[in-house]
Amino acid sequence: MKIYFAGSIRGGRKDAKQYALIIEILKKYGQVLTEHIGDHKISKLGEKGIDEKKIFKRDLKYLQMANVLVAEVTTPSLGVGYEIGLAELKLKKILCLYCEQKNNKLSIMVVGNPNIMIEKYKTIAEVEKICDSFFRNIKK
Ligand code: 6IA
Repeated sequence: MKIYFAGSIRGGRKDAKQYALIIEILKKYGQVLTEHIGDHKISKLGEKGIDEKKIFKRDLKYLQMANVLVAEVTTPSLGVGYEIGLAELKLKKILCLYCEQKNNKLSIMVVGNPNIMIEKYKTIAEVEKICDSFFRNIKK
């Protein structure tokens, strides 16, 4: 099982620690192709001198290789939204994890989409249960 994990970078890094915890859970179910998303050293502005075209191309290749996309969507991110749309077009299974926020509602383009499984969570223990059920169902 190859897993593409998506999480905000330029959209903001406030949930980066959460991404790292989720990636650790996902590793129980397969190979996480995008482990770098949980790296706390990656800042919102990214690094100087990075080749953006190369990163884009590599991410598209990983998305193509992946069996599933798991996105943490609490912090809104253009890139994550784009990856969700592409994964849908490529008929990948999609799980969106959302930590409910008082002042920040999830986009209707995600909430209203029947091809996306959206799961709300409050604790990392809940994410473990959600992932367990998601991966059990896709193996059926
Ligand atoms: O619009 P955002 O930057 O929030 O989009 C985040 C999403 O786009 C993530 O799910 C990634 O898959 C992808 N993405 C955006 N920026 C990068 C990136 N930056 N590296 C890898 N994937 C990215 C460079 C980091 C640098 C330290 C090498």
